[in-house]
Amino acid sequence: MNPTVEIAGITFPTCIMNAAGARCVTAEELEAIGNSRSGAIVTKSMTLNARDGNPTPRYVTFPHGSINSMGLPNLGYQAYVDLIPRLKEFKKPVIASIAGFSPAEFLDIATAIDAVKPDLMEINLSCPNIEGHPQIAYDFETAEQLLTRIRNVVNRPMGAKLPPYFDPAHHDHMATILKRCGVNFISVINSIGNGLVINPETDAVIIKPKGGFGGLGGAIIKPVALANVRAFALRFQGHIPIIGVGGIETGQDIYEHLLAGASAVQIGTAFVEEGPQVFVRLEQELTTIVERKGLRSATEAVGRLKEF
Ligand code: RRO
Repeated sequence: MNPTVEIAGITFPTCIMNAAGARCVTAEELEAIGNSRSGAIVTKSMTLNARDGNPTPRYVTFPHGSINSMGLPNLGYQAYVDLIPRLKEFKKPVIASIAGFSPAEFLDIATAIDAVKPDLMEINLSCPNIEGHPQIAYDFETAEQLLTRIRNVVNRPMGAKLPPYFDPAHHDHMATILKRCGVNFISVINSIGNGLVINPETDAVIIKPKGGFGGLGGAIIKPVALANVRAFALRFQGHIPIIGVGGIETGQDIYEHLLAGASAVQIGTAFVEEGPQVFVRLEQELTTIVERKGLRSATEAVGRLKEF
C-alpha cells in the first residue's frame, strides 16, 4: 500500500501526524515526533512571548475523553524560528501552528515564521481557553479580516485550524470565507470548547482554570469531528484539502475520517496518552483496513462515504 499523501503540494510519508498542542512544545518533544512514525512534525501554537500557560490541573482524562485548559504554554515564536530549520532535517513536513492575541501579533509571528520556511503554517483560530479572548473563528468578520491580512504576508501554504460548527449555515459561511481568503488547507476540529466535567466522587470540577471549563477531546468528540470534516468536504469538493482531527483512537477512526473527506489526520488525546508508539499502532491498523477494503492507498478512501 502506498502510505504517502499530498496536501497543498507537500508530500507526507503517512497521513497520520500529531495534533498541535499534544506533546509538541519543547525541542525534545518535537524531536521525539521527528524520530517517530508521525507523518509530520506539528508544533504547539506559538505566541509572541513565551508562556507558562494556565494553572494546573489543566489536562485530565475521563472515560472516553479529555478536557484541557492548557492556556497556550509555549516557548514563544522566536524559539521556534530557531528550531524549525533543525526540525526540517527529519525529512518530513514541519507544520508551524501560530496564535496571537491581536492581528498585529499574528502578523509579526506569521512573517517571522514564514521566513524560516516551515512546510505549512496552521493558523489557530480556535483556542477556547484564554479568558477574554473568544475563539476567533466564531466571529466570521474578524476571522476573514485576519486571514486576509495573514495571507498577504505568508508565502508558504497556510491553513486554518477551526473549531467545531454546529449548524450548516455556519459551515456555509465559513467555507465561503476560506475560499475567498486563499487558504491552502484546513484542520478540523479543535477541541470542543468550554465543556464541563464533574468528578462524581468529589462533586468538583476536574481542571482548575476557568472554573473547570475546558476543551473536550478524545473518543467522545469523534461524531462532531466527522460531521465537520464531511460538511467542509462537501463544500470544498476537493479544492481545499482537509486534515481531520478529533476522537481518533484506532485505525477504524482514521478510516472514517478519510471517508468523511479528510486527506490526513492529526492525533491529540491518544498521542498524549500513548506517546510516539501510537503512530506505529495506528498506521498498522489503518493499513490492515485499507488492504481489507481492496484499496491501493489511504487516499483512495478519501470522501468515499456512502449516503442512503
Ligand atoms: O493551549 C490550549 O489551552 C489549547 C489551545 Br491553544 C487550543 O487550540 N486548543 C486546546 O484545546 N487547548
